Amino acid sequence: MVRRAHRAWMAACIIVTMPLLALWAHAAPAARLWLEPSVQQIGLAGEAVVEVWLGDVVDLYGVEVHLQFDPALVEVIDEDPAAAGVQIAPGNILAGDVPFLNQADNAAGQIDYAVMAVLSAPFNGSGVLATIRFAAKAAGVASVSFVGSQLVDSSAASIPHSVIGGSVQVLAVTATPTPSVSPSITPTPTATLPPKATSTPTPTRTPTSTPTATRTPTATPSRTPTPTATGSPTPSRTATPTPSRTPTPSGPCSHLVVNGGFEYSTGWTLQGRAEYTTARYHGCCRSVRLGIEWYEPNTSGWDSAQQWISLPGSASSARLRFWYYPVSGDPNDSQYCWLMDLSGHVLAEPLRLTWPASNGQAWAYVDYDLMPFLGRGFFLRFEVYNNGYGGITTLYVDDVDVQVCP
Ligand SMILES: [Ca+2]
Ligand SMILES: [Ca+2]
Repeated sequence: MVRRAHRAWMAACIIVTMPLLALWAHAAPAARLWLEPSVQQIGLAGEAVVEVWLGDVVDLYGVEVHLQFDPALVEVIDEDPAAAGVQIAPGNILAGDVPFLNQADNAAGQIDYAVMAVLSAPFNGSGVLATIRFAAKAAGVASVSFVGSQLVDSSAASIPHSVIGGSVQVLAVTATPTPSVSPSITPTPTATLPPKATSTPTPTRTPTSTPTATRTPTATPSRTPTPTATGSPTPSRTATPTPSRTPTPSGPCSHLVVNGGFEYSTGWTLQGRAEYTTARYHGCCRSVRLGIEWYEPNTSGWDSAQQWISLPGSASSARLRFWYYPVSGDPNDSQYCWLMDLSGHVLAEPLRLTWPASNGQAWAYVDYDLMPFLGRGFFLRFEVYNNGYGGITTLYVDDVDVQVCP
């Protein structure tokens, strides 16, 4: 009852203030409203966590947002079963107050959320306004967009702000992010090393068009403890930035990697000893580490981080960019970045380090052209192989970006 009265009172407040807000002149739009992550992938049994972020706000007294999503593909999970209807979870902005508007309509695909600083002090800075959990319903790309937003300061002036929505892609797989489809990641994590794709139980899913210059996984010569530089072509690796082509002719570019900065624990499938770490990073404050730390035992094994990327059919530019920090005491261990199809075939090798670059111990940059892969999907996979003797090998990766410009 108290809550209902509180809501009614707040609703009255907003009805009174809203018409006034439209009259206020605008200052420079520094504040930002966006979704984090902007893009993510889940399976049919999966769940997507989307945070509604507010950045660089000053003297925030009240905020109201309205979001739309595709109700055929995803639905909002109720975070407050005790309350009527479906609610999303409040964040840390104006956390001392109960939102006076918090409802999700899973039939209409709408989310309405608003909170005002009645008990809280006005908010300054950046933080999470609310968190939405979506459950998958059907495969497809569900855009999640802002259809209205209002920020108000303590003098009831409207705060100008930029707005960026996002999307949740539901893949037609039952596992959560995209992992179990790849036969290459099924084998046992123990010492003996089966060739990559041989242990696949269902070899059915052959890729649509056989790509050029593939290295079949059965070859994987560098897996054996023999010296590395076997006759693999190391295709068009452009380790140096190619600043020539700055596109963005029409519309904004999109960024397809989920959690490319490794600041969250979403997006990537980590295997072996791979883990998010604060030990090193290129962009604050975490990276992903593949391989062995100096205090860990020197045992053989692969460690990898991968996620599925689907490129659109046309683009003016498509680039893979990332930073890596290699450490190695053994020319016979290996560090890679691969593009791989569903059956574990390597489509391209944007990074393959050889001695002594494999022990560079400094952040290095890769800028790689993805235009040959338009219209198809692939696993973007970083991998380290340790042979279990000699020196140990590690690779840190950070700030991974796949930028596609229309
Ligand atoms: Ca980072
Ligand atoms: Ca070794």
